[in-house]
Amino acid sequence: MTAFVDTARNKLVQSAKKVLNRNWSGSFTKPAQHLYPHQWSWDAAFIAIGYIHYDQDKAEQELRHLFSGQWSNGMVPHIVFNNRESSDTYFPGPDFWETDRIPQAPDAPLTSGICQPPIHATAVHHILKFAQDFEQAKEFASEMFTQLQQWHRYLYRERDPMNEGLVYIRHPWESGQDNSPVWDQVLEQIRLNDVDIPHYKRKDTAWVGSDERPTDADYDRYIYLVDFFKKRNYEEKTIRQENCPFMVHDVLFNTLLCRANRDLAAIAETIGHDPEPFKKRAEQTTRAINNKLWNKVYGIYSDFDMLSRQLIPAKVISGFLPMVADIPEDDKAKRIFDYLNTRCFCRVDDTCFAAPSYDRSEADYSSSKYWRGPVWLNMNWLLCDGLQKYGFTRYAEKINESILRLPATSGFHEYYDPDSGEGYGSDGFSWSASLFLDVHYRMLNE
Ligand code: 9WN
Repeated sequence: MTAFVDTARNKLVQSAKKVLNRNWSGSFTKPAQHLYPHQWSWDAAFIAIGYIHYDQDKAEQELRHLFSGQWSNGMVPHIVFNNRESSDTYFPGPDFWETDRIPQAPDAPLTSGICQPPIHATAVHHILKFAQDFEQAKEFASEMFTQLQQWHRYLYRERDPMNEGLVYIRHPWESGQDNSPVWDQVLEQIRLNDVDIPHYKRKDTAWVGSDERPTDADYDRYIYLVDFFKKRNYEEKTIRQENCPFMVHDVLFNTLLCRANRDLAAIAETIGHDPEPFKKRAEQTTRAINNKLWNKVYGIYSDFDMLSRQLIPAKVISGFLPMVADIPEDDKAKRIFDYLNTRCFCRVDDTCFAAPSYDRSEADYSSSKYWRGPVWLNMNWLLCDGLQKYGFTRYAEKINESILRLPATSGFHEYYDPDSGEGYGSDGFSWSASLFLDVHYRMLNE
């Protein structure tokens, strides 16, 4: 059935497509014009998820281009650089990462030396599900299958040395939630003298107010960590053995890996391969997340700091997200929902748009500061998917409506005030446009 769409919505659909067109580089879609002029890993997946409803070739191209930057050890880098010339609006660019001297990194395109949440098999599965040309999508999935397997193998081999079923991240950027309160405690432990910090100049605050971005102290640590990896030639074992000061079992990263394993199993079934190895991995990671990352005090999942060997007590939206990979048992899901559905986040009957990224009752909550409070559409898109799986339908509908209403209120921003809907960060932000389009087209064809 096709639902009726009013003129205002139709206009917004056109605007969303314009955002993606404007951000199209010729071979991939930038997250935003100036602030993010290269290709980012999990952005590419969220962008493909929107494209598939109206431009299958672009959806496939987005992921193909990202994987052209895959390292020979299987790592999918968090940035695939546009080229040296156009990198001057972003720091750190390829000259700082120096991955061109690393044998496992491709000669071209140039890339960063860390990764981001593994949501790519989920995007390929989404392409299979919504493709206009299913045969073409099957061919594409077959083409991606080996690269996706290598990516997951890299994570379990290099980032899970104890074979626990949990992989670690070693930089806040790897989580995709750069200045989340989850990192505060861990970053505070990294005590730096001036001589430890390479000389650098931030460029992000030329495009977005510093009150909406990470602090300079955060940036010093981000850059220190990159330098730490670079000095060790991005060799995982050396990074680990020489006391990497940031090693965390992140809830969202592991949840998305678990979900990606389930999606890889579904892809395998569709293209005639054995799904069992991926199902097994998903089960192993499910068990590990439940055993190690469930925070029974808060009734959500929490990250685990591998250095202090403790759960990190931060009440953030990612704690709800294991629902997206069918991880919590029903009683846990009920506790998660009961917390989400309070004023600390957003009650289903209140006028707030969707779930903020951080508990509003915390003293350092901010409705405009990046990952420390505002609503992000990608996180809510994931949350909505998880809520639907567990039958929390009314809340899921509220989120879908907000994904449509927030851009109508203030455009395709990077993040939004949960109550007023005011947009912050970059405007013309690609995944806000693509996820809006995904929700729009799915509702239209329901
Ligand atoms: C660092 C591109 C990326 C997103 C991240 C978001 C932000 C980068 C930055 O932008 O991070 O990777 O420079 O701030 O936090 O989730 O992928 O949109």
